[in-house]
Amino acid sequence: MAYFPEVEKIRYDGPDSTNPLAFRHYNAEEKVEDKTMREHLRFAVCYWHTFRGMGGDPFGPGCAVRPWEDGTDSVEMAKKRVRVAFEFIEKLGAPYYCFHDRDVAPEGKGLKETNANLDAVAAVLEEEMQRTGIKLLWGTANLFSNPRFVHGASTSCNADVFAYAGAQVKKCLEVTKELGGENYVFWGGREGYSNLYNTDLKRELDHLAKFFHLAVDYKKKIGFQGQFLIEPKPKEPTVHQYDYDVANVVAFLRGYGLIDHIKLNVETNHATLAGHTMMHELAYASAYGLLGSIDANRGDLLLGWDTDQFPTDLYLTTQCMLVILGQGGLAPGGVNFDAKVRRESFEPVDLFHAHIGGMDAFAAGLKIAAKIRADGVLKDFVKQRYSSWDSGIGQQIESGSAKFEDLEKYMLDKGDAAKNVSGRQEMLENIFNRYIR
Ligand code: XLS
Ligand code: NI
Ligand code: NI
Repeated sequence: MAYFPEVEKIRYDGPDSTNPLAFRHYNAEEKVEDKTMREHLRFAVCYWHTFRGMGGDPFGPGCAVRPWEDGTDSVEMAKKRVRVAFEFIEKLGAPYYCFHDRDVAPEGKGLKETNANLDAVAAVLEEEMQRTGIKLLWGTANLFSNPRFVHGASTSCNADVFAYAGAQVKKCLEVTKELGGENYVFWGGREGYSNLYNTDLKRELDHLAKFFHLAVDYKKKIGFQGQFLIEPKPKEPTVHQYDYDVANVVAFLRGYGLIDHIKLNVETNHATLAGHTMMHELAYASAYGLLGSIDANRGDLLLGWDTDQFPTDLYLTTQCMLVILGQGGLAPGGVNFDAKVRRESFEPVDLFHAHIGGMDAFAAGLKIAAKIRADGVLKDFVKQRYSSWDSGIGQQIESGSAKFEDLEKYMLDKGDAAKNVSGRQEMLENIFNRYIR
């Protein structure tokens, strides 16, 4: 059964192609530096936006044309949707997908039935993964849609809700393991607050940490080998989410003894909502060896929420790939398109246009970043800029052999600091432009 009859397998056609249903840059087997593009980019299609998003917004219902949907949220429909999803991902040529438990299977009456629903659909996922070779980049539990999570999940004021969330994550970890998931993501859903008048902030943060420790314990217990990842986001749905940004999560992981167990999944639109660039967030996570994976999308400069648009900007993708190449890759993480087509783009073929554009933007960014690295233009400049630390007093400070008294003596002898040199920001921006062209 073909759910996308108008679309053939998407092929690489080269940079001059005008075929909108072909790749111009993503050539899976082409080598860049030491790896193929497929290995560098590890693209994943997200189940929630791509197969569950219907384009609804606060002003109107979904209007996406999805001929395969029968309007129910049944297990039968969920199984059929898996076939749709895998036809799409296979035609697109993405090697991975990601899901929330509740995207793939509906909740039943009570946890028992809900778990059985998930098992039933997971069996079909497994079958399709076998058939196509498409793999699971990560699984995650939806701890935010059901009304029981109105006050949060692990940070709820209601201990029963913490317990429910624990049971749900336990099951989701088991299913993710069964399906060979290479990572497992925690996005803080409603873990935050909207008003401090009714919130015991410290108690909630302690509970959040407790929850992660329980997950780490269970991961060990069942021998799940995947990487745990926290996905920071500053706000939405709550006014203040606890996993605010990369720096905040790093501090939280350190403070609560979790730093060896969890890395980060960084999302572009969350970075910008936090008032950072994506490059800042990636560089920060990477600096501490904690950059695990990315959710690739973009926001809209004119809208202050998580619009989850597909990335198309080569500056953005080049900056991402500079950091990713700089740390030797993302594996076992990857580039997950946590992105949705606009409400106005309601036809099934728009799902292809959106993903092709995102994949091509990243493939182009990868090639450009590799060229910048090969020519050494930024790296050499940075190295030179910090060269005062490579010998003399700089080296003594870094190695810990210089005390304040030594600094005083050094300066008294010298009289004043050496002259500063220009940071040459504009020159470097011009050089960057030379590569983007
Ligand atoms: C929401 C998040 C979410 C996570 C997975 O803003 O991006 O989609 O990626 O729960
Ligand atoms: Ni998001
Ligand atoms: Ni995300």
